[in-house]
Amino acid sequence: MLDLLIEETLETQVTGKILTIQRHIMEMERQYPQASGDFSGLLYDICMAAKQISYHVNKAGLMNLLGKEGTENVHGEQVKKLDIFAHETFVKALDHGGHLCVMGSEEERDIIPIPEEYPIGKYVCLFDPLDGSSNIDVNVSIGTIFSIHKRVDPSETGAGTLEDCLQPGWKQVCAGYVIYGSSTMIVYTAGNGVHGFTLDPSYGEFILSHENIQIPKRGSIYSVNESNFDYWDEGFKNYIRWVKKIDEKTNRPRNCRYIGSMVADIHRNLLYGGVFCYPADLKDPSKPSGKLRLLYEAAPMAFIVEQAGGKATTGTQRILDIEPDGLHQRVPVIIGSEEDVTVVEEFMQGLRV
Ligand code: P6P
Repeated sequence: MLDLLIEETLETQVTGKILTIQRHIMEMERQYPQASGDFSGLLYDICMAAKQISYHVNKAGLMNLLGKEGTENVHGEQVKKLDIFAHETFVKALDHGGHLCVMGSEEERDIIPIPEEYPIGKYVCLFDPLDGSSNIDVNVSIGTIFSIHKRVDPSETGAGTLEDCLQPGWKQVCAGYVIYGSSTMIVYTAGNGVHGFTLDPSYGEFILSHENIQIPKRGSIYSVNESNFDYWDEGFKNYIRWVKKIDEKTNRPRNCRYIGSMVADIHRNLLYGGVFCYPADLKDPSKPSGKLRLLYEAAPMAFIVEQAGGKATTGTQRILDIEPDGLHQRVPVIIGSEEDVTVVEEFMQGLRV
């Protein structure tokens, strides 16, 4: 049996069928002879964090057997809320590699400096360590979202600053998400297309499974939380009325699919086509620009979707053009298939009623 297994493994390596994310990153790096390997090292660290988070997310259902949050589990470990665990895992995986000068996380109010005992690098990483974590208890897919910039002044060698974090999305050098679903996948772009890698738990490697993802120009799905209908402005309400009307010529009514986990909703639309909307609403006066965050949710997702041939806007402005004014700034998000996003924009700008 073992001989058969070894033979199979050799066969796949010989035929080259299996491309790990590490080899993919190295092959991408070879396109840049001047590359220092710094960027590749940062991506390896992110993959490591993703594997650790995946293991604990998949085990979360057993946590009740292994100990309640805030208690010690059977291994004598402190049981933590998974989003705190994910945050700490990401920070610990990235803070000592010498690739970053500063980090920003949804879980931390302020920027996260690199501990003084570790070397300072030239990149910035902003992340939502576990988006949609309220869905964990019901086994719904959740995700990690990350965005990578170069520091503003490449000649600077000291600690990174808030200014290094507050850069517009078009300056990202890389963006990606990890989706913890029926399988764990990393989907990322470094500006040369969008590629998906599925974790093979049998040997703990992310394997290329979705090369050069292209989002369909139009889809039959719209993703939105319709319970907010009465809080929306008239333009977006008109879009929702339009998308639900019967009209076979324009493929309506469209299908409403909403998981309530941004990574899962956008991942599905990336592969099938469609539009995800989280517009501004009057539901919470403290969130006049909607719920989703610019730096570590909207901007990385916008980079990915645009690289896949889609579109990402607030309804009036390209998301990647927004000049950030705060680490946790919120923005309206209309993102997905180019033609579908354009229709939503036309309604939101009053060009259609
Ligand atoms: P609502 C999850 O809490 C999240 O941040 C995103 O992942 C998701 O798209 C959105 O909020 C869902 O928000 O208001 O529809 O529950």
